[in-house]
Amino acid sequence: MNKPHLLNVISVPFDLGAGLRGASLGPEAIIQAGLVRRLRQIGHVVEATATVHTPQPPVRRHKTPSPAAGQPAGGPAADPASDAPAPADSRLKHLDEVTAINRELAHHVAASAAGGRFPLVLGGDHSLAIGTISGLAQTHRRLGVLWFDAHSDLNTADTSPSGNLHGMSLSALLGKGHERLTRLGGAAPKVRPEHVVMIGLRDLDPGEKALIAAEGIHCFTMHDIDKLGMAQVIEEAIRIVSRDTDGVHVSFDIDSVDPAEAPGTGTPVRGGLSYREAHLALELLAEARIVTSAEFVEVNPALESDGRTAKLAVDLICSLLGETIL
Ligand code: HAR
Ligand code: MN
Ligand code: MN
Ligand code: MN
Repeated sequence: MNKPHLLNVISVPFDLGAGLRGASLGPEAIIQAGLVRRLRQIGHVVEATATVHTPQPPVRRHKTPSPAAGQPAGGPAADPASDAPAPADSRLKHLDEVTAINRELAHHVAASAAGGRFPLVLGGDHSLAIGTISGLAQTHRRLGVLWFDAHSDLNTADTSPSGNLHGMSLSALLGKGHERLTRLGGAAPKVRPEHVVMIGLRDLDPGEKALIAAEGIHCFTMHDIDKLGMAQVIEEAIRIVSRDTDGVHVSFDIDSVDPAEAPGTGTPVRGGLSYREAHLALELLAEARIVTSAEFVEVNPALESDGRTAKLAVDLICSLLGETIL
């Protein structure tokens, strides 16, 4: 292995950015699956583990049963009996909570990165990328981002079919969308479109496709991966994210992996990365020694009984952080 990292593991048990509850159980499941021991075996120094706490959802005036894990999180629209006026931002579900947790997360990540540590964020849903990357942007003015995902998370309130903020995190980081998200933890934009590479895409909404075309965002869809092979995709991706950047962040949505391998996630889409493709991608990134931070999100242990998606997350984190066969 090359030189050990000083790692800060930052757990964020938060799921109000997603349409289903349960991703808040992800960090604990990943830790319980042996993450810290494995990282130490590789030779890393796991310096501190912190948990960023979740603000509670506000009590609603019209009583709605609080959804159980794995059930729709609901918003105002989930209560047809209620005739209460919809709040101003009903197309941005749980905006207050998402803003609050991400502000907190950005502080943790900024402190870790400023201290020369490798921040490793465990989610939680993918709305947390707003806090992670806003925190990183305070020390990395030209951050490269590798976004592994079945989805592009490039919606705004105007284009989102769901109102779920985990589908709007990357657009917010590019400076598109609600001000409370785009200006969280610093001026917009946090990343430039030419420094972003998306890998594993296979389920996009029309407004997201339009934004990709307008901004010229580099995308390797599943179609591209099938044609080129993952090794070539990663070689090109590395070239793009290291061009004129001062750090590289890996934002890994576990739903980039095929549901056969990663069933414990809220919005599975068939036709995803095999374990071997995901492992190879992360291993090649480890070899390239360019990655300065990472987050692993959307593991939802409530949607499976055997914990295999959390175990997969541990394996993939270790691939990225330099675990080798020999
Ligand atoms: N594009 C859809 C939406 O905006 C679904 C996106 C959500 N899923 C995620 N994010 N896990 O990657 O609602
Ligand atoms: Mn995502
Ligand atoms: Mn996704
Ligand atoms: Mn390998």
